[in-house]
Amino acid sequence: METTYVMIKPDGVQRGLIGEIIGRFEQKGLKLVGLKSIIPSEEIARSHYAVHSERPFFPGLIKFVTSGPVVCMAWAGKDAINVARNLIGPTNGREAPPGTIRGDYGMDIGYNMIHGSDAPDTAEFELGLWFSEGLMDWDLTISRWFYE
Ligand code: DAT
Ligand code: MG
Repeated sequence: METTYVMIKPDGVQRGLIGEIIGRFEQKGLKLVGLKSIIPSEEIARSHYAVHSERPFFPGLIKFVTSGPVVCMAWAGKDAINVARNLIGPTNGREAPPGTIRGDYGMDIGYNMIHGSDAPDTAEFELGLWFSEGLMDWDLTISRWFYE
């Protein structure tokens, strides 16, 4: 079992896609072990996107992600990191296949509505960053109908 960090960014919140996006992760069979909505500080946004700090789009990305509420989530399940990335789709919505969140709703690379951790080490870092209070340990009783 893995846990991944997923975040609906300010464009997804503004566009009223919170319910739609959370529903996709629920229906897939992932277990919600962390959920909250906050307006990110510049400090947390800069840490989260530190790997991109030298890229030309970095200042705009930080301004965007701190511009309003985001929805922070932790989803757990088998191969949760890749499962979530597959639900989300490629970075640019214009190239993302239909059926993915970005493919169904996105038209641009910057306004792509959602973030998902890309590897076990980044998931661990991002979960610690956004959920320093810890995650919920609970039994999703319907899980037995998702895994043989
Ligand atoms: P992903 O979110 O698919 O993991 P990433 O880690 O390469 O993509 O980039 C992080 C975010 O930065 C991405 O969701 C949107 C923004 N971004 C990436 N490349 C960009 C570009 N060329 N122009 C503008 N924004 C970009
Ligand atoms: Mg990334």
